[in-house]
Amino acid sequence: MSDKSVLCRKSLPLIQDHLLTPEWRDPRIGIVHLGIGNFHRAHEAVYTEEAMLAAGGDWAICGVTLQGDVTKRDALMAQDGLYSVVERGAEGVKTTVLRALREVLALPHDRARLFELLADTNVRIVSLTVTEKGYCRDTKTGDVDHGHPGIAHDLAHPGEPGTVPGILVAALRMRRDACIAPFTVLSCDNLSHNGAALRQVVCSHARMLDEALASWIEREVAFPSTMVDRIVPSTTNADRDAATAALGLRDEAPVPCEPFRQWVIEDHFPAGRPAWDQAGAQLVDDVIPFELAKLRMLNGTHSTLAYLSMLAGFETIDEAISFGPLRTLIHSMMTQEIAPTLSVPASFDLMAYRDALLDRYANPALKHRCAQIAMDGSQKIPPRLLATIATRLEHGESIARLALGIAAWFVFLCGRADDGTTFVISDPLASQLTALATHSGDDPKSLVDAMLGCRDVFSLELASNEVFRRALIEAVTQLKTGARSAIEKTNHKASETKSASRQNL
Ligand code: CS2
Repeated sequence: MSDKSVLCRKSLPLIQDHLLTPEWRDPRIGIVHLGIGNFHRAHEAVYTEEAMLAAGGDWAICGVTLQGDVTKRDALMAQDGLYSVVERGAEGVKTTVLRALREVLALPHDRARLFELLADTNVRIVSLTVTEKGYCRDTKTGDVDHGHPGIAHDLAHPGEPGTVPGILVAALRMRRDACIAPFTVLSCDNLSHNGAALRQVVCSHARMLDEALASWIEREVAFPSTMVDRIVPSTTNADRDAATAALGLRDEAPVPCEPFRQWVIEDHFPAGRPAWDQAGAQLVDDVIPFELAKLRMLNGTHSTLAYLSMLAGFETIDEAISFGPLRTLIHSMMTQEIAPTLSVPASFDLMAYRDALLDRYANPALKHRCAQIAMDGSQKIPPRLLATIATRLEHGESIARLALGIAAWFVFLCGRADDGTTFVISDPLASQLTALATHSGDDPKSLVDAMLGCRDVFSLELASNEVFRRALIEAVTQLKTGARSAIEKTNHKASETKSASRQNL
């Protein structure tokens, strides 16, 4: 424990060099954010502080953790909501103390205070970064998952919600009944059509409780979509020590991140919004092209890198991408298997985007752990890789590299790396998936057939596609000889196929 005094509002005059500007007029809370994780604190919170400095407005943030864990709340509230954003890039390290976060709550402990804020007319946006699993979504229908235990609780106790759909429905009902205009609901998660996906989950939950309320939400509440992008690793003790050394004050909750950031937002905010455009965000009519490009090019290759690395023994993304054959695989995966499935504005150069992603992955200062990305594969794989694969199959195009990414996930779920190291699987479906993987024995066919039988991940249509199944069996067979050699074999075979198809032209 450092002997330095803790970062707090009184200490701000001591660290003016680490503030965006010395002036700060203490705006009122205008945004409630569900899921006060590192990503939000390095992304939306940064854009929002910059927007308020540029154009004013009462848009301070109240962050809410839904996990019942009070440590994050207490650490941030002990610092008056202040924390460092620590950008690590080629130009070195930049430590900036953020002030936009005014209050932090932890459910279920602070539910009364949360609903007091959700009823406040100045709260005009409720944003979310709760990861894919936080939507409690039935992946087959897109409606709320009625079998989810949290949803069952919130249906039985609508006044004491703990899930995202339950909280939003209860808050919107409260505003409707008090004739207060609704807030805008802003999804900032890596889901395709994230605004529409959240709207469907919320309205289907509301319908279970009150048909008229569901209709009111459908008619009156805005759910704009966004594409969010910034690589933000988890915080380590080394980050805490580095931030403390930079500030000369103890910061228990710094957020490490890359210098790059991007935010593309559907401009639909009936109750108003911060001047995010003056902080570099892109306000557009149609987010989808940007969202799909990021979800497939970045997140799809991120997951592929993570699973192959967990088998090959690469600890971080920069270490993984420095393995030549793996960089070659990812480069050609984006070029030949992902980019052709995307349609983006003419101004969006997908090959330049690919090269920028490879540079971002190679950032040696970030130490972004593959194990962090490998979590929750059952929620991440479908939007990041399966949608791309389905498009490729529909057009009869190759999927060899994409299939290797899925096959690496299957082998990862067996819980053992190539060198025999074992790891624990962190996933909402961990028990179901690890049972399928480990009970299928060593035969690639039985592993593939067992995993394809998981309807929570694979649609019947995709699971029945023989081209997909054979590609997976071939990839799993190659992975049995080790991830590094499987990567090299896949590269070699793909380049052979490419030169053969050139000769046939
Ligand atoms: C990563 C994302 O952890 C993961 O699954 O792929 O958090 C990724 O770092 C962000 O989407 C980048 O914008």
